Amino acid sequence: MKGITACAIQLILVAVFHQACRRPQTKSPSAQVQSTTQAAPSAQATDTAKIFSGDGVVEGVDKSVDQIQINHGEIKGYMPAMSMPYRVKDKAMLDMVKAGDKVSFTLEDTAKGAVLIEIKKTAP
Ligand SMILES: [Cu+2]
Repeated sequence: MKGITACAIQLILVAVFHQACRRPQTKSPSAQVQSTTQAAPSAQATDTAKIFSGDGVVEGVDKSVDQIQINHGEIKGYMPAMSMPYRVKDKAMLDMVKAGDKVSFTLEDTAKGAVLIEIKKTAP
């Protein structure tokens, strides 16, 4: 009887080990599919992370510091709606808009903060 019991325990152990071995194997194909589909969007995000565009209203132009004050809407992925001054990449941009202008703009997130690289009136 002892021999049979030992045999039965061995069979149970073998069965448990087989299950333990099979679980990772059956799960891994679906896990690989999930990881590849999740990797694609994050790779795209890093490529476009430095340039942002938004819309707003010019509240003032300060040529002494080369800044344009813009009350802007949410800039998705960068900052919420607010009024703030932006430095310009090119001083010529300071003459392109004035207080009260509705504008659309493009900015670059640099090591020194956001810099306007393009601004244009959206309404006369
Ligand atoms: Cu802002």
